Amino acid sequence: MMGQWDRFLQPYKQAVDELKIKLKGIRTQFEKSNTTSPIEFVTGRVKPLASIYDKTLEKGLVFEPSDTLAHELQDIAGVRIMCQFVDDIPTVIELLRQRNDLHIIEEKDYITNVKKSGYRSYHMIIEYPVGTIQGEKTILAEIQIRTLAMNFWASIEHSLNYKYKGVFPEEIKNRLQSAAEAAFKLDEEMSEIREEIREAQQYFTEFKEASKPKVRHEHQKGGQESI
Ligand code: 0O2
Ligand code: 0O2
Repeated sequence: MMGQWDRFLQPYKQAVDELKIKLKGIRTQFEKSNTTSPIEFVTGRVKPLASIYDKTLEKGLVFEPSDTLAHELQDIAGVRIMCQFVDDIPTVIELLRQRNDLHIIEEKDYITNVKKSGYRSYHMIIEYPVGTIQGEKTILAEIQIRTLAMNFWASIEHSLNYKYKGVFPEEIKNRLQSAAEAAFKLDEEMSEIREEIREAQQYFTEFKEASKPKVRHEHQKGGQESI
């Protein structure tokens, strides 16, 4: 039984690993071209079995590896892209729309349409082909795109949710909602001074680059290495 789950989840694990590498690659390309990256960092996970189990209870599904489950739970494979600024998000969305190694089937904009909890993020459900020894298998995956401030809020709300098992006391609920607004206010403030921040970060990167010791490739006969 365990083996069945392992087999079922393997392509999802493969997909998460591949997507993380590809998305981190975007960041590296921006860095190499000395342009600030719209992607700050990327994380990913395969939904733990316990969470899959909870979701099947919630949705009234049978808890067993099946095509139905693969179809109904669209976030078994999940990657999360964190951005410094709110307006990096449309840039990342565009980069993803242009790719032909994944196929976007749904987009949910919880930034414009804030959830009742106060949650903000941009979600995409994608079809992603994974090469397996039995041939190509297309799986569904969820990509969440959010700012650092949205991520901060979501991670804290998530732990509180766990503590209160989803039933928040009214006061906590209200405080979380206003904290979400405060986080968004911070995002807006940062956007306004974005150019200033960008220039400083650019200057900082160039400074770091310039102060790196130069590596000499010429062979230096007998002499001392000079830097
Ligand atoms: P680096 O060198 O820090 O970029 P893996 O263990 O390889 O399967 P991964 O990616 O290491 O998975 O772990 P995970 O949990 O998916 O992602 C965590 C990554 O996010 C780590 O980077 C953290 O350093 C990075 N991270 C978390 N918070 C922040 C943050 O606030 N700012 C930045 N810039 N990065 C953050 P890596 O990938 O281990 O390598
Ligand atoms: P995990 O792995 O714990 O993050 P549903 O399937 O009904 O829950 P839907 O519409 O299919 O909802 O999915 P939705 O709401 O687009 O996205 C679900 C995921 O978004 C959640 O995954 C969270 O990661 C995140 N999310 C959505 N709303 C909130 C919120 O109010 N607070 C926080 N912290 N995160 C939220 P799961 O399923 O919770 O799994």
